[in-house]
Order: sequence, then structure tokens, then C-alpha cells
Amino acid sequence: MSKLVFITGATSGFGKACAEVFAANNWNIILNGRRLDRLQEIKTQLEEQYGVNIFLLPFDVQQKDEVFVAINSLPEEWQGIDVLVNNAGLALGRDHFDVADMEDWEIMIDTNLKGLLYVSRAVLPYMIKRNGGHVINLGSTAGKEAYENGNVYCASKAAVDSISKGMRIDLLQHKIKVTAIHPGAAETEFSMVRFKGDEDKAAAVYAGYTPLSAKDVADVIFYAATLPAHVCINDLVLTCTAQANSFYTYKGS
Ligand code: NDP
Ligand code: 8X3
Repeated sequence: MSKLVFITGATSGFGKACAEVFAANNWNIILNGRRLDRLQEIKTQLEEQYGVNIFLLPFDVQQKDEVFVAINSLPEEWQGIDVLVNNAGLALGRDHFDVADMEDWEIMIDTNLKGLLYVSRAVLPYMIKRNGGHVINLGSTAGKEAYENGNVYCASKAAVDSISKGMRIDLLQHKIKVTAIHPGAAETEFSMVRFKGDEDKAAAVYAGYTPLSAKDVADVIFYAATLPAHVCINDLVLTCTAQANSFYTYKGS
């Protein structure tokens, strides 16, 4: 029988690449994101290409009521979620703490931390009922060490790191695995979002070295999701070879 993965933030980047990798391996998928047109395109393409079933669940993870209404309304045949990939997230701005836009701060905290909490709480009853499951949270190298101008984005990912540790302890009694994956720089729409459409600033982030691709990260997530029942990757940091940590990337030739 096909397994079922629920991926948040699947209209782009890691989430979309995860949808492709899981579908290629015959998993059925619940896809979330706010851009419904993109979700529909991905559903059509993956269903045709791989013969899997895809259920679209568009909502904004920041909106607590929206999250619970959507997830509570899943049809019974879509409630058997084996793996939840808490991927929806973003950075906004890259400015010193004293001048950064406080509205950006609110959105990062509401999305990266509170959104992850809401989605997890809404999905967990389905896993607990089945006595098992796996929650995979997208942290970042930014959550391992803060970097200059990273302030609240780094803090939101440090919070993902910490909450993953707490979830792991509390959910063991329900046989639910919790994995935190912490990628370094990966070329997705992330920097275009962070720099609010400034293509030059976004491109500069990936200049002079080969960053991770979305597929590199999705392959690692899939690996973590398909280990034997008694094996769990708790915490995993992956970077491209040129990157040593959140603030040091070697750009020499
Ligand atoms: P992208 O911008 O390519 O994708 C982000 C996804 O999140 C989109 O599908 C977007 O969909 C979704 N999203 C954003 N806000 C919301 C929301 N409020 N509700 C629902 N969905 C939302 O970035 P990445 O793929 O790179 O990022 C994915 C995750 O990985 C993020 O958590 C990011 O912080 C993290 N990360 C990224 C790294 C990188 O270098 N790229 C490195 C380490 C971690 P839509 O706009 O349609 O809602
Ligand atoms: C995203 C990677 O380096 O912009 O988490 O913080 S970085």
C-alpha cells in the first residue's frame, strides 16, 4: 500500500522537490502552500507522471484557525499521514537588528515557528490514533549559529531546532519520530523572497560557489523518511561543500 506524506510549502523550493521525490517513489501526497495555481500544476504533473494520488490543502500556516479547519476537514482516506514535512518558511530582509523591519520579524516568527507549531498540533492526532508517524522539521544552519544581519530569521530557526528536541521527547510515547534537517545555502526562491524581488541581491547569495539544490535537500529528507522503523535521524546539518557553517563559505577557486 502507498504511504502518505504531508508537505507544507510545496509550491516551490524544497517542498516542491520533496513532492517530486516522494511521488517518484510512489507515495501519495497532501500538498500545502498558498499559491493554489502552482499546487494545481504540480498535482496534475505528478499524478500523470507517477500515477500517485495528490490532495491539495492550500492554507496560510500563520492563520491558526485556517490551519485547524483545513487539517480537521481531511477526508478519512487522507488522514493516515505517515510523514509530515514542516517545510513552509521564509526569511524577510537582511538588516542589522536596530534597523530591521519589525513587520518582517512578525511574519518570520508567525510562519517559521508558530506555523510549524499549528500544523504539527493539527496533524498529530491522526498519527497518535495510528500509534506512529514521523515529523520532519526544516531548520537551517542559521539556527545553529547566528550570522550578521540574520537576527530574527536565525532565532526562528534556532526555535525550530529547540522545539524539535522537545517534540522528540514528548512524542516518543506515541512512537512518533522527530527529525530536524538543517540545510545551508540552497538555490531556491528563498533569496528572492528574502530580498523582496531584488534579483541582483538574490543572485549574489549564490555567486562564486555551487550551493545545494532543492533536490539535494529533498533526497536527504526522503532518506530520513524511509529508514527502518527503529532508526531515526534526530538532527542533520547538510551544506554544500563550499560552506563550513552558517557564516563561512569559501568562494575562492
Ligand atoms: P522557497 O521560497 O523556494 O519555498 C518556500 C515555500 O514555503 C513556498 O512553497 C511557499 O509557498 C511556502 N510558504 C511560505 N509562507 C507560507 C505560509 N504562510 N503558508 C504556507 N506556505 C508558505 O524557499 P525554500 O524551499 O528554500 O525554503 C523552504 C524551507 O527551508 C523554509 O523553511 C526555509 O526557511 C528553509 N531553509 C531554506 C534554505 C535555503 O537556503 N533555501 C536553507 C535552510 C533552510 P506559498 O508562497 O505559495 O505559500
Ligand atoms: C537559509 C540559509 O544561509 O540564508 O536558512 O540562512 S541562510
